[in-house]
Amino acid sequence: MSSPRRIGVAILGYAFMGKSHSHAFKSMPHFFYPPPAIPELVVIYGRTEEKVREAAENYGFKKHVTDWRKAVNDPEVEVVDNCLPNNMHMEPTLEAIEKGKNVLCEKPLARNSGEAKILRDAARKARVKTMVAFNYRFVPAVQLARNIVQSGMLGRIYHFRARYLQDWLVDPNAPLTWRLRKEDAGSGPLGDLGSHIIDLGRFIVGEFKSVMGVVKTFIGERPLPGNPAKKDRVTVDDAFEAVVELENGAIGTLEASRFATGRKNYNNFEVNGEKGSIEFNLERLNELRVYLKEWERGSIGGWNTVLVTEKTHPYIKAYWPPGHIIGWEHTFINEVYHFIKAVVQDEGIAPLGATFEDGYRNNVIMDAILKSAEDGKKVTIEF
Ligand code: SOE
Repeated sequence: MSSPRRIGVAILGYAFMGKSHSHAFKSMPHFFYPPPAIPELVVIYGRTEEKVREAAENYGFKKHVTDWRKAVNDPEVEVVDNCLPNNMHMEPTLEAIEKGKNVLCEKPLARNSGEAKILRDAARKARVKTMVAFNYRFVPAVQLARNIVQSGMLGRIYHFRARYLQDWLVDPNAPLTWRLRKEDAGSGPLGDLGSHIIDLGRFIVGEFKSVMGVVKTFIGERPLPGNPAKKDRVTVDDAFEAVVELENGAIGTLEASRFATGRKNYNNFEVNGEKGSIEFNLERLNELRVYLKEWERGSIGGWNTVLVTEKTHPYIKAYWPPGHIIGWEHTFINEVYHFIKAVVQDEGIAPLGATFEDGYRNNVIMDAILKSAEDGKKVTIEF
C-alpha cells in the first residue's frame, strides 16, 4: 500500500484560534480515516519568540518563526492557515495566494468590504483553494438545519432570527485590546460575532437584500492593556441590532453583543416557515429543535428535540456510535477535513465551505449595517 499523502501546514497565530486549528489538523486523520492527506504541522508564526516557541512545543510544530513571511514562504508549506487578528488578514493572505499556497483564513475575511474585495479578487484569479473559517457551518446540527430548509420541508420561509451573545466587556475596566480598536478589528461584535450569524443566515436561508441597523458603544474609554492607569477610546461597536430582508422574501433580526450579562457564547438561531420551524443553540450543539405543523394532526404536536448523532447525520460517521455527543472542537476538525479534501482532491469549497466570495459578501452586509446605523436609513445590499 502506498503511504498516504502528507501536506505541510503553516499556522499564523498561536492564540485561541491557533490552538483550535492546530488541534483540528492533528486530529483530522484520527477520525476521517482514510484521510485525504495527513497534515504536517510544519511551522507556526507569532510575534513573541518565547510564546511562539512554547506554542510550537505544545501543539507539535516542527518550527516556529517570528516573521510571518518565513512561514508563508517555507517550501514545505502547502497550506497557510491565517489565525491572526483582522488587520493581519490582508497582507499574509495575499502573499500566500501569490506564492501558490492554499489559504484558510479566519473570519471575518477582512476589516471592511474594500479589503475583502481585494482578497476575493486575488482568490478568483488564483489556482489555489481559499476558504474563510466560518466553523459553525460545520456543526452537524447546522448542516441538518440547512438540509431541512433547502429540502422544502418547512415550505416558504418567513423568518430568520439570530443572536450571538457574550458578556466579556460588562466590566468597564476590561482592557482595550485589539478587538476594541477599529484600525485593528474593523468593527466590534458586528464583525466578530455578527459575521457568524450573517454567514449562517446566508448558508441556511439565502442571500440578503437589505438591512437596517443600530450600533451602540456603551463604554467609550477603557484602560490600556499593561498600563491600566491610562485610558484610550473604544472605536468599535459594543453591540448591534439589525432588521434584515432576504432575497427569498423572508425577513429577520440579527443581534450581537459583548454586554449580554451571563451569556458566554450564546449563538442561537430560529427559522420559521409555513410548514414548521427549527431552532439551534450552540450551547446544546448536538441538538436541533424541530417543529412541524403536520405533527399537530397526529398525537405528537409541539417542538421536538432531535439528537443529531445518528450515522445519517452530517460528519457523525467519523466520530462515535449514535448517542455519543461531540463538542465545539469538532466543528474545526470537520472544517479542516473539508478544506484539506478540497485541496487534495481538487473539489469545490462551496457550497459547504465559505469561499472568499462568501467572505466578501459577509463584509459588504456588515458595512451596510454600519452605514444604515450611521444614516438612520435602510440600506439595499449591492455586491
Ligand atoms: C470571540 O470571543 C470569539 O472567540 C469569536 O472570535 C469566535 O469566532 C467565536 O466562535 C467565539 O467567540
